[in-house]
Amino acid sequence: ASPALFAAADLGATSGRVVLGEVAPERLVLTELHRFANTPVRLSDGLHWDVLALFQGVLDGLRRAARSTDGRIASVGVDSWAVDYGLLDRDGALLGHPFHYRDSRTDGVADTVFSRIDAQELYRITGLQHLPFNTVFQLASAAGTAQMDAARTLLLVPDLFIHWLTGTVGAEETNASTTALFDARTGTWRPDLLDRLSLAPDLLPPLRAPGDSAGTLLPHVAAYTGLGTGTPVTTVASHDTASAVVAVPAADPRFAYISCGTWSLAGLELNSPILSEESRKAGFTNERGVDGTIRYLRNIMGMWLLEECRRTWAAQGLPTGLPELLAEADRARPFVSVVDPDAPEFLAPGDMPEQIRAYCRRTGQPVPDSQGALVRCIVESLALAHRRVLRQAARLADHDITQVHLVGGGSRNELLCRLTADACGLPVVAGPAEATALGNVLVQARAAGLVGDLSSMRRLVADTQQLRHYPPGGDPAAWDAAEARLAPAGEDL
Ligand code: LRH
Repeated sequence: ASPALFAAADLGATSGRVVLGEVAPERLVLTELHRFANTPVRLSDGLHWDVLALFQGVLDGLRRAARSTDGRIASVGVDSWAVDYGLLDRDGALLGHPFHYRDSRTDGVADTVFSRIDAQELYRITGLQHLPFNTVFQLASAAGTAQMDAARTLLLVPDLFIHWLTGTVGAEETNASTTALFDARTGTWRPDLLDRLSLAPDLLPPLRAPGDSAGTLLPHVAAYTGLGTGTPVTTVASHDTASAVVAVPAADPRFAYISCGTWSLAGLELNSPILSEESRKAGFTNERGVDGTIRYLRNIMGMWLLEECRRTWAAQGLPTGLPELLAEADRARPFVSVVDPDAPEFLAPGDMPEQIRAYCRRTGQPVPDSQGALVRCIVESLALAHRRVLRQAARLADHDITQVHLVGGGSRNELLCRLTADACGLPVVAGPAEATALGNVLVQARAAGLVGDLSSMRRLVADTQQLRHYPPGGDPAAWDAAEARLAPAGEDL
């Protein structure tokens, strides 16, 4: 039989793509059909996503999918970054422009929220790590605005796109788990939290699980794309990290993963959440995965540091080629200066090379004096953060780690993979780079009855995708010393 064909729309913080997935027994092939930039726009009230441009990118990608398959797409799935949302008014129209999670309007808002729901209680309910941009803080920062008063429905970004594709309204549960309005234990919304913040508790639409139907394409979408009006849209694990973890090619349960893109999401897959005070203080999150699994992880600032450096260098007319920068970093002297990638000043867009130099100055370390030295500092600091987070996760969850799977775009970065293996003292399996899109396709294929449980999806990935192996090497004592140097900045870890 010919393989079944699925279209996956995957929206990332810097670009979106539509890929075609071909699935058959022992066959899983991805083809990128369309890639488009995701360029945030600053207005007087803050930093926004250009959701219409992104939606147009999805439509154009689906049009290519129709052309290249003669319209034989079995279903469509959408995933994106977490946390952010659009608000619909009572007519179903989008109110304003969705905000970017890196916008500063949430600065200080957590204190207001914690005066009504204390941080310990919020963690015991939601299991969510404290990030200043969690949906609950974004909503609280807008309390009392005309927009919040007019809002009737909150749709997370992938759910908004599904609404525009199909007209249906729902909230996919893996992404709902990143709002801090969702119960980590029961897997249900907690509208009472909105109520306690004087926000409308009925903003939250009914939940949908990965694999559920999300309707069929609206007539005008079908007409534009050339896909049939009956084309199903399937709910996938719409949080990109949840989709990426579906496609981690692990066989042994003692694995850890690092989903490495703009962020590094490093942690474990568990069967139940850890909601202890120790876990909260260590900054670990319990996000929902497919089949009721829990992603126990920490956000690490990730390749964002490097992306922002390259953006700054481009504006200054300096070289920005990634292979060249990484080659220079590889030749640069090791362990000159290390930073805590999660220092709050690195979160907002800005002059990242200067932010990193300022951090080094402030902590009495040599200031990186070339692009290569700076990239070395970033990559070593990320590897060190990977090690700290995975060791701490293993301890808090009492879970042995024998292998680290590094997936996502960062798995193409050989220096990062090698240094992560060295820092962790564990073998790293790198790839697939397109884990998120693969996870999106696999959940659609499972809904169509073509693949089985999580472990068989992972076996299919392991058997069909190209992976690279990095045994640990280097000098473990040098990493211990680097970690000790960071200890003051990482005390809360
Ligand atoms: C990665 C990601 C991550 C979230 C962040 C907002 O793309 O979804 O899991 O914490 O974006």
